Formats: sequence, structure tokens, C-alpha cells
Amino acid sequence: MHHDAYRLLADQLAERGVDVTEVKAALKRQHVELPSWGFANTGTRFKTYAWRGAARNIYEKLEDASFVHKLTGICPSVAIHIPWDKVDDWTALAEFAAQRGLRIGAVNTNTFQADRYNFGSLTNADPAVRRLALEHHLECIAIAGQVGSKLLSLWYGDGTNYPGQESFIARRHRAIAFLSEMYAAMPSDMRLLLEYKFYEPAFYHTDFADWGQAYAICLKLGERAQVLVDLGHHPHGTNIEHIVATLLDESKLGGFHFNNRKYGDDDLIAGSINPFELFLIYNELVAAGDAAEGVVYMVDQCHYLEPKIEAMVHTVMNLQTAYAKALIVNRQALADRQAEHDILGAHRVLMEAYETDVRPLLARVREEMGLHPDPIAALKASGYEQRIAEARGVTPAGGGFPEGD
Ligand code: PSV
Ligand code: MN
Repeated sequence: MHHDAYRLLADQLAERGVDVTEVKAALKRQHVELPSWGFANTGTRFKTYAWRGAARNIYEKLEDASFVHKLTGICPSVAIHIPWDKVDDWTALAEFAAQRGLRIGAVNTNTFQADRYNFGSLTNADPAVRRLALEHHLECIAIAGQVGSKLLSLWYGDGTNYPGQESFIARRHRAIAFLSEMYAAMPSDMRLLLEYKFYEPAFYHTDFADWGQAYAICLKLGERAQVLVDLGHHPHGTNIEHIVATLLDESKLGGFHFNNRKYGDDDLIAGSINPFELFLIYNELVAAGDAAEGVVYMVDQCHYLEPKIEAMVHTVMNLQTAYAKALIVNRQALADRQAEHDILGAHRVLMEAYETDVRPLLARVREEMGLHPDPIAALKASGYEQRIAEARGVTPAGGGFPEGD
């Protein structure tokens, strides 16, 4: 049935001037990095409900990620969070991953949970606290070296709660000095990605509140410091695709944390609430061509009631859908309409792609990759979730995340 649908769609796309073979090749090259923490028990600040079968350690997280990769074919790397994923033997962990067709991706630092960071980590007025934070970062650089990763992912809970509490600028200067020291300690082929967020856990100001503040610091650090865009970290109404286009134009877009939100930093499945926004972001990435080379497409989600593996497969499929729709935008027609100031004509070119049902195309791509055309059906038929539920059972889940360093 979907074979007929594919033929119909392929003919339609060819008529629109789309090179279907090229689109399929691009979709096969797509790469989504999964977060280790997406497979563990996580929750809200009110409660963490235990999910039967949740991964209890990094080995089980990698097992789950490798199953998602097996179903989707485009998730060969996994981001890790330190200390949540700490092990004694990093080389053995990298080997464990490799045996499952995976590699370790971004190494995430964590200075937002330990008590000593209650007044900040890299911005803390106390040099002893900053020193401990720096040691943690140096440890993460060493871990990255051992697991073969070239990527450090940095997010800070640093900030203040009340006007007048502290000097923005004194804190900023401490952050710049800290990150400069850290940058100097990185091997010459390592990149750091600096993530911004405008509130939470700090509620009056955060030290890296928006892309401009992160960008300004990355500029000071050097070429291998780039901005990380988490889709849940902006005030409502922010035009994220415009930020993406600007950062790409400046070679300062390091990567994404994909997720979706209705209200705050909800960490829901990417594309579940606002698929149009996701499409528009991918549209800028496709339009940028080679300038998007090196961008890392990571997921940062917490599935706390919904089944975790299925949620991750949904996420990957939504990212494929958004990318496929962006790839079939008729770029020439768009440029022509834009040149003629045909406002609604240009808009229609975009909408034509967005409204196209790309499911038969994605099903065909999966088949050509030797996969089941419907990864959710394949997951259900596999019995994987039942197997891990039985093997792992229920792990009593405390509140929120496990402790930080
Ligand atoms: C902070 O909200 C954040 O987006 C950072 O990326 C953290 O590392 C991650 O969430 C923890 O889930
Ligand atoms: Mn994030």
C-alpha cells in the first residue's frame, strides 16, 4: 500500500523540481544524538514516578539507546551527563557502546545540583567553589578524551533570584575568566557548546540568559566555542528559527537540544506541540547548506509518564519528518517569489512543503536502509519494553535527577 503512496509522492515531488534521490540520501545521512538521561527515571519538581523498566545505569541507558538506533538507523551516538553516568573504566564503556553500534557523543558537565553551588558555580564569588567547578570541568575533558568524544556540553543553573542580589557584571567577569581557563585546557580538536536559558532554577536573572549573551562569550573564547540552542529555553514568542539562521551565518551554531514545550521548559517530545516551528528551524538548516556542517543534533527530553523508548522513537521520527519537509522546499521557487516581493507566493512555497505528507517517503527511506518502515510498529512487535520491564523492574525513584558533582 505505502509503495503506491510513495510512487505518487515521488512523481509529485519530481514535478515540483525536487531531486528525490538527493532528498533520500540526505535523510539517510541524518544523525540524531540521544541523551543518556532520557532513558532513566526523571520527573518534575513535584514527583518522580518510577517507570517499570527504566534504565538504572549508563550501561542500560546505552542498551536502550542502541535499540532506538536499531529501529531508526540514525542515532549512532549518545550524550552522557557527569556525574550521573560516571563509571570506573571509561575505555570499557566506550567499547561497550561500540559493540552496540554506538559511540559516546557530547560530555555534559553538571554544576547545578551539589550544595556548594547554591550561589553559583563558575560565577560564584568564592574562588574555592570556582576551583572545584573547574576541576569538575577538567575531569569532563579527560573523560571525553577517554571515550573518544570531541564535544563538551555546558549548561549552568547560575543566576540570582532578586534584583540587587549580586552584580551581573562581576559574575560575568568570573564566568569569562573560568571559561577561558577551561577553553585553554581543551585539546585543540575539542569544541565546547554553551547553552543558554532565560530562567530556572534562577528566577530573576541567569548568567547566560539568551543566545546573544552566550554568543558574546563564545566570541571571546575562540572558534571552538559555539552556542547550543535548547528549544525549551526561550521566552514565548521568540523566533527561534531566526536565531538559528543568525548563528549559522556567524558559524556559531554548535548544536541543538531538541524537545518541545507548551509552557516552560517542559522537555516534551520534539515536534509534539509545535511541529511547524521544528520545520522552520530545519528549513533554515537546509537553506544554510554547508554552513550547517558540524551542527550537532541532540535530544534533551525527560519522559516521565510516557513510555521512554517509544517516546524517543517518536522524537526521532518527528525530527525526520521536519527535516524531510525542509528538504522538499522548492528553493528556486522560493527565491523567485522573494525576489518579486511576492509575500504570499513565497509563503505558499514553504507551506506547500510543510503540508506535504512525507510519511511514504520516510517509509521508503527506512526500507532502503534495511529497516522496518514503521519503527513504532517494529518496537511494539519486538517486545523490548516488556523484556526490560521484567528484567529491571521498578526502581524506586527519588525526586528529580540523581545527585550532581
Ligand atoms: C537544563 O534545563 C538542560 O536543558 C541542560 O541541558 C541540562 O544539562 C539538561 O537540561 C538536563 O536535563
Ligand atoms: Mn538542554
